[in-house]
Amino acid sequence: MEFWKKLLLNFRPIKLRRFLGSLFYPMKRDLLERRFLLSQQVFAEIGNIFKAETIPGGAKFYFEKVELEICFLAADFVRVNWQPGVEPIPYAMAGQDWPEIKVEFQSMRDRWIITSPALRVIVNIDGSLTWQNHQSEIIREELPPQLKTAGWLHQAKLRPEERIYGLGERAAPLNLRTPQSYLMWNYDAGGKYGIGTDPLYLCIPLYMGLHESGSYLIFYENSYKATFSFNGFAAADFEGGALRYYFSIGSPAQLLDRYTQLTGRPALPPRWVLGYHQSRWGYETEQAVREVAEGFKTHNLPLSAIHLDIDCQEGFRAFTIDPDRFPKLTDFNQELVERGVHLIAIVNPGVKADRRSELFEEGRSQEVFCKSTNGKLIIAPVWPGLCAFPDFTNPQARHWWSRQYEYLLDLGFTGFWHDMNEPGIFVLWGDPSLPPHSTRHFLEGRGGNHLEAHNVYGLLQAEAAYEALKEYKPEHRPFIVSRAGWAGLQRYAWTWTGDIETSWSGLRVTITTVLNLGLSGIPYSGADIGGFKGDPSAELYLRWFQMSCFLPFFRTHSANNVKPRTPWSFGEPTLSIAREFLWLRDRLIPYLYTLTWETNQTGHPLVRPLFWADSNNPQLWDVEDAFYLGDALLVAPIVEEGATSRSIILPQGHWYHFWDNALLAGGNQIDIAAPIEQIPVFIKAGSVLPMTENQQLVLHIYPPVTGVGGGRVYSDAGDGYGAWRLDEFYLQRHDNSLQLTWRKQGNYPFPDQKVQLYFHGLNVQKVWVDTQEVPCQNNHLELEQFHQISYQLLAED
Ligand code: NBV
Repeated sequence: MEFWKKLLLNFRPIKLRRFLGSLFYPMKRDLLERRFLLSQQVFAEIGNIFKAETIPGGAKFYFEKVELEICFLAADFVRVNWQPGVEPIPYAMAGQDWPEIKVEFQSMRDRWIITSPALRVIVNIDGSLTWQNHQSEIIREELPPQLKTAGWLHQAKLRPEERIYGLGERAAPLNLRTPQSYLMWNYDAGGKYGIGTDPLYLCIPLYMGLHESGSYLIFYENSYKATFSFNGFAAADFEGGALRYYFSIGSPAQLLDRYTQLTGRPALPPRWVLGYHQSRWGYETEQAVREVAEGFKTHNLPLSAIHLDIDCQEGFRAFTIDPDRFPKLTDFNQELVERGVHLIAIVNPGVKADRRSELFEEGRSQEVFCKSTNGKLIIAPVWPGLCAFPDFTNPQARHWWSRQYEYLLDLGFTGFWHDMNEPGIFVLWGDPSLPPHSTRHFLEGRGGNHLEAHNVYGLLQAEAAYEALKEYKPEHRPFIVSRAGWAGLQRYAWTWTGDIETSWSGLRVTITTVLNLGLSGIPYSGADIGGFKGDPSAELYLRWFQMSCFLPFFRTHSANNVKPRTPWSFGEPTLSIAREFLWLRDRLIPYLYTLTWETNQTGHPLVRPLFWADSNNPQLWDVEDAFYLGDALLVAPIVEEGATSRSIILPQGHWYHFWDNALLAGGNQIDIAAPIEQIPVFIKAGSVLPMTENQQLVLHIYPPVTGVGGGRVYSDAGDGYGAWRLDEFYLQRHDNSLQLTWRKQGNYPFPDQKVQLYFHGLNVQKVWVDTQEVPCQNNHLELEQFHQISYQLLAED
């Protein structure tokens, strides 16, 4: 009796509808897909080369069944194209022109050699390729690829010591050479995932290989579903498309530079996004959001943004705001912006298939929704109920979609959060997305199926939003966070690591996920602090918070059925410690902002693995519990419950301990204390770290032990596309004397009247500014602008 009473009381029509939707949709999907499932993959040998000819920058080879074109885009960067197969639409590409490269072509009996000053490729008669560096060391050996009924299988030998990184977003070890295989198929992990879950929301068919002779990067310009594995061989198995890839050799920094020259540099964000973001699925009313914003003020906690999840919408529908629960949003937004707090709105791609909905009717009449091979709209269940899905591979659909942001922009939202854009669909079984073979996509007029379009869906939605923001708010830089994406997403959006579980291993794996994203060209990411679903202990929350203070995207977010997760909801001492880190983040913004400029120029991720600057040192290849933030900071988070110390291998050179200025020699493993109010952070000796203190720019000088060092500060208005400046500081140390030279570029005025300098680790005895001696107290100087400073130093005891 009791059971039935409970069932009746809990009966919610919406839940039943959702259940039925996720039952009937996969039935329909399986029916539609049935006729595609019969064909077995057959592998064909490609035969031998019977003809070779030169082309500008490379050569073309004719095999019995296939063709191969090799073209050098730069001395160290090559495009390889195996045909047949559907040519990719250049969604990943930035549209850069590559000047013609002069290469040398040699033709032998059974092999052909193309050489540039940096790289040589040997094409063997059977289609195997050998890549060598300019010292003729072998960097990679590729087997003849195999042509399948649909798609290609591409394999390369792996050396015993070789490490593999990249592949976009992975909840895997840093080195991806594990027994598991990795799927290229953006995937909604459905509320919770942990270490080992594969795939995740944002896959990129790119990897970096690192071994004793050097490092290389390979990017497959093929968006089809694929499986990658790195057991005996590195294998990339595509379910369709031509085999087109780009290959480059060089240091990790050079590789990222080349790759983002090809696929686009990360967009420069507005400065405010570097601050702290608070979010929760469950801010159901304007009042609830107001209370959160007030809490930050009352507790003296800096805040940059609040994210509104689907509960601010009317029936979870995209581009709506519930007017009863958010009655004065425009005024509220205005109030918040004046306080420096920005509201970010969630946008899901599913459009409720409801004849009364203007959005749906408009989309239907403009033919911008995905259809199946039988010409009918694909309707599938997601948060608003049964939905249609814009076909973002249709430029008209992108344009139509981009117009919708205007409504939310007018309400005062300053950024957008794209969720469920794999696209994610509710299913009781099978893949939670659109039918792969039976969904037709426009694909810029050429046409194709969802197997090809799936992985670029989120990327193209981000492009539509980016274009909208540029058009409607040309004076602001767009801020978009996208859960799904593909190669090139960095041109438009940031990302976060989705529904990571609330656990210590969730915290640990965040580091490798963010690192591999960065090595895949996505420099802006972070995780839900504390994990998505579940209630972290105060300790787990705090350790996650402390780490995230040094990640590009610093946001707490959680599911709707968990306890509130603001710094004050954990009481003391958590609140005071979180406050310290929030203010530390605030003070680090000049440094972080300079890194955003650097990544915009070079594609280098903000967060880097420890081997980044020293990739010849195998000791650093597997460090997955520490990272660099830029060149100057090394962060070693605490990722073990109860730990109050940890060990870390410090890379070569010297390092200052951030909290007490102690100077430590690199090249060793050290144990370091980490009481609950700190995580180990080190500053590379020879750095100039720009920070703000009391709203003024302060240059923290960490002298080199010997030789040179430096740092820079990028400044502009913090938003828009106006004037900028770059201040570069060079350090040179000879025994006890140190010189600091300042070089300036750009027209934006220097942020402050005076320049503040702090010295760390050494005592300054005497200082000369441009030849004039000046007093220095407590290692602090406040100066007019200068050209060069000379210091006489005393070692600190
Ligand atoms: O919109 C609700 C959530 C969101 O809070 C989360 O960040 C996303 O990753 N969303 C997923 C949909 C439902 C998850 C169960």
